[in-house]
Amino acid sequence: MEFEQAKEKFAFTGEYVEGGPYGDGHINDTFALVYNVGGSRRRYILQRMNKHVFPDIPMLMHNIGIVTEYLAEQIKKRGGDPLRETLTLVRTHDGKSFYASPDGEFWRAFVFIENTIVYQLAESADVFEDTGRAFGVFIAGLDGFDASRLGEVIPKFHNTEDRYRKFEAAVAADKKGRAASVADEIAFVRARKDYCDKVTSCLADGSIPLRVTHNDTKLNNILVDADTKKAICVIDLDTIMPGSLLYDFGDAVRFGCSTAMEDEQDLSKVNFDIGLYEAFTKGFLYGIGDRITPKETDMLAFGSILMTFECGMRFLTDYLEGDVYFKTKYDTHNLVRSRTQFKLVSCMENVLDEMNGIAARYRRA
Ligand code: ADP
Ligand code: GN1
Ligand code: MG
Repeated sequence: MEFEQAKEKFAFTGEYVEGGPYGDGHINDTFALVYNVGGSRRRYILQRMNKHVFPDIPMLMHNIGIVTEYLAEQIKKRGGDPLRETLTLVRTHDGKSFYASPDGEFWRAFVFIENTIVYQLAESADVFEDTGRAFGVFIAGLDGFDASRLGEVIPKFHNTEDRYRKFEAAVAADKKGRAASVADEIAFVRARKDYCDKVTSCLADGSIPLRVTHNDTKLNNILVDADTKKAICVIDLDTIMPGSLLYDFGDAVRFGCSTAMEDEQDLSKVNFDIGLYEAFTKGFLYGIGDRITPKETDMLAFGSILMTFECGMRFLTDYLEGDVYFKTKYDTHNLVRSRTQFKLVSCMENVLDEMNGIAARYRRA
């Protein structure tokens, strides 16, 4: 079904004017729709969810429904504007949070949060520091949320050991005959196998807590107010589920501290910006306040390396499997992405002591 038909199922206000593809996500198909409400323009976000990535969409939408309700209550209590500071679902005409079309697709809609910017690269240390604060506040805000109410939308999503097993299986199967051409990248991953159980083992023995986390905290999943340049709303709540704070911190660093786009082909342009790392760490530790444990603080730098490594390994796995998971625009797109991640891993390994020093400087726990 095309978005033009799907939109008819939702209780949008006004007369439809126009719509089209929107944003830069790798997973869902996102559309922005414009409506005319008594002469003024109102926009909505409509998304065709990725049913291959998310096997249980009713569970996913249940998670998003209860989390956005919880966040909206919190925002109201502190005198904020829930329509701007969290996602608001637009229901279908029959009151459901999503529409399952006869052709087997799943659609949902949100209020469009206007006058915001989405960055694909951190443009300034100040804005990135504020992004850190917002993610810290977001995790701290979910501290009181009962994790058992949430389904595990993608089992073992950030279980790096499991990701490693899937990577080795993809190398062994070599479905597309691509393994020989990426021998260097495969060797890079294998040389770091011992990274994979460092966080999972701490979660298993309870030395770091299992929390409710976002799990996909890249910079383009946060909306920044166009006027104040304050990070106002964390979006893309598909992967909210139990996880480690290190996943959220690390994934944000992975994406935001790079000097180039995730799919930059010229690796000489891809570097790790330690100034941005300092800004983000400062903001994050401020935002999360006393909710972080000393052990988590000690592991922030390693967590950043781990998440970057894991993401590179996922891109490489997808390349070996024939690009079945992430959206790609050309043949080697996933390979190119994996190389930027591995370059960043090497850069971070070189400055690990400095990164640890930064966490020590701004620590609150
Ligand atoms: P994906 O899972 O594919 O990354 P997202 O939910 O992150 O999908 O949406 C893709 C993009 O759409 C975001 O990066 C952002 O630019 C835009 N977007 C999503 N929701 C909203 C919203 N409520 N208001 C404004 N822009 C949004
Ligand atoms: C995907 O949905 P999006 O584009 O924000 C992916 C993340 C990866 C990221 C890499 C559900 O995020 O895990 O880190 O691409 N989301 C899912 O850019 O797999
Ligand atoms: Mg996204």
